Amino acid sequence: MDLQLRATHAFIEEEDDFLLTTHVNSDADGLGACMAWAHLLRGLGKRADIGLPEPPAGQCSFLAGWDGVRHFADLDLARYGCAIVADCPSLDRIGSVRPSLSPDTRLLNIDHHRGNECFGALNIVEELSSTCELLYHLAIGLGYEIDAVAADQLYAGILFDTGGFRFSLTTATTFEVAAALVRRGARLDAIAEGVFGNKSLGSVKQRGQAIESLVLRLGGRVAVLHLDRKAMGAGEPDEVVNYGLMIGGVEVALLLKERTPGCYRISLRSRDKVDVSQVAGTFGGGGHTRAAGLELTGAPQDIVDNILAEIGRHLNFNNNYS
Ligand SMILES: [Mn+2]
Repeated sequence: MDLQLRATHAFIEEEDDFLLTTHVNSDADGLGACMAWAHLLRGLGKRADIGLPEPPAGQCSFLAGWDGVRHFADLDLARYGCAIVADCPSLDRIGSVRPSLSPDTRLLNIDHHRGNECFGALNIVEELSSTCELLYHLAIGLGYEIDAVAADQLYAGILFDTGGFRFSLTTATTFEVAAALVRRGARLDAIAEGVFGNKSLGSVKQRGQAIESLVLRLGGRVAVLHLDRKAMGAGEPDEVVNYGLMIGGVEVALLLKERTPGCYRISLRSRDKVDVSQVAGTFGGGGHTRAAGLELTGAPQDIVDNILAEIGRHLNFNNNYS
């Protein structure tokens, strides 16, 4: 793992005033990383402000330091000579923060996504479970002290991005990092409660609507879920598509989310037989082997039929050749 400790040390030493940001629809990994960075930097006597692309929505209100998390529009972005961008494979993920930054702002890009575009002056990119796991290794390498506050923040990101230590990028090292964070004071139960039990009523009801819409296609190998515009009024669904993969025999789950009348964003998730990034790619979308997305306009039934035809080709190919 190349943490570029010397370059990172120099970058941090040169600056006194840091802006920290993460992607739109901010989650506990990006936020945990920003909050832990801010806490560590303040421990070094630096100034650090967190400015999100959207107004904070309580995602990490269970973590110490949440009160200091701001919408970027409430900060004077021209003031910062440098910014740390956490958990973003490309710079467009920071939404409206991007055009508000001075073109001279030096960027430190810290991320765990394969295919990161290395848009920073300094790029710390490793495909690990989470940006928070990566930041843990970096902080240890730099000799920063991880106290109980930072341990909670980092643990929250790891727990969230691994889906509770279940997803495929969870490694033995991830467990070792989690254990080290618990030894430093991370509160297992409180953080799990905050990460998985901090949703709005609307978001939980929306899950119900998505589950109610679920139908099985292609002989039970594909689960189709649908949220119309009204249901999308509760906000961006959080991992709702995964309910499809809870059903035995389902290889691919797809969720239609209606953005504007007749315009759909589609999330795809795969167990292990179909590379959904290829399926999405056929329609101009993209993503990873097991999680991908695309956008299509039209009648929902036609959209589903077109995607099912493509998924069917992949399933049949794998049945014949594997
Ligand atoms: Mn992440």
